[in-house]
Amino acid sequence: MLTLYYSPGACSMAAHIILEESGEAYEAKRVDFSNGEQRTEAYRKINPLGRVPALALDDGTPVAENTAILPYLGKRFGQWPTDPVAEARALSLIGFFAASVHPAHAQARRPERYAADKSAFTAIQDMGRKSYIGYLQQIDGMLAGRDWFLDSYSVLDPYGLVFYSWGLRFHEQPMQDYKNYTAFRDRMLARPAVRRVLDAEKIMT
Ligand SMILES: N[C@@H](CCC(=O)N[C@@H](CS)C(=O)NCC(=O)O)C(=O)O
Repeated sequence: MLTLYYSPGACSMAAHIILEESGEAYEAKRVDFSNGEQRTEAYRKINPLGRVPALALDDGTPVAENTAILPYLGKRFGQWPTDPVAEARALSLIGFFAASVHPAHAQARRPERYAADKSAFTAIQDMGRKSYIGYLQQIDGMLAGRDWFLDSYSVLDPYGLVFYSWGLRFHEQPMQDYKNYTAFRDRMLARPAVRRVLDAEKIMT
């Protein structure tokens, strides 16, 4: 059985939705950020970087990073393209989400990761927020005229939903003005498993 290590509302929500939708039995273990559990020795044995998500495979082997976890789950549950060109597009999008969109959010929310000098924090946060808003606009454009990030529903979609929720919750963005992205959010909310995970994690989108 697979075990997901997650924190409510974090980027681990993508894998949580995929697992919930799969119909397969899985365990979701909450990592309590409020007491720094992610930095404990015990958790670092699962993910030395002290981050969620981490996925323990059937034999207990831990895997970290969305860029590995999401394709693995997608292949296991038929939510990953088999055509090489479509797969290249999927990898390109996962790379964009993980290496550009997510770090822009982290710059805005966690400037201490990027500079020891506190006087630099405001500049880092401003740039992170500006970049994040630019990426939201870019994502809105990507979704024009399409239901999902790829040609059919895939693991990219729950990942994309995470960044919508962060725009709303952390970046004070009028997300309803991102018309394509909001229509996508509505399609996601129509999926019962998505609702169940949002309720379980107590996240508003
Ligand atoms: N590159 C990693 C980033 C993971 C990450 O930064 N996770 C955040 C939550 S969204 C986390 O665990 N933060 C805890 C901390 O920074 O202490 C991935 O995509 O899996």
